[in-house]
Amino acid sequence: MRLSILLQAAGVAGLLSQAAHASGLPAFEQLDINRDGITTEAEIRDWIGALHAGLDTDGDGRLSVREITAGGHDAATAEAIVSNNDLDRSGHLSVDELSMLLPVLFGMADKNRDAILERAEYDAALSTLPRR
Ligand SMILES: [Ca+2]
Ligand SMILES: [Ca+2]
Ligand SMILES: [Ca+2]
Repeated sequence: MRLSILLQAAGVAGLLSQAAHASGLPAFEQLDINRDGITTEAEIRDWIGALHAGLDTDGDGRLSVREITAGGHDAATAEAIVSNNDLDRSGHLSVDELSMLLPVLFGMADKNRDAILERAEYDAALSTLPRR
């Protein structure tokens, strides 16, 4: 069970990492929405919401494999991301499905368990993610 959670987390982390790289923006600044130099889980949740909205080109509130592919992922990766995270087997990812593993990912990155990601923690977490 724990292994499958980690595999799912890896899939979501890959999506987020690729999105961060594809955007060409420094990921930490992108996540630190209120520019206070730290990143909270709520900020990342907002960012995932924005990511989801940005990829949801037909505006139906869910991501299809095609929409994820159009966002710059190859088809196999997109299908894996959807199938690994599509809890209700709808064939699409809702924003809830996309963000459900955030607490797990955040907990993995927040090494000192203060519910805040500082730049060093974030950079350390990003460096463990797959890159293009
Ligand atoms: Ca912040
Ligand atoms: Ca859609
Ligand atoms: Ca921390």
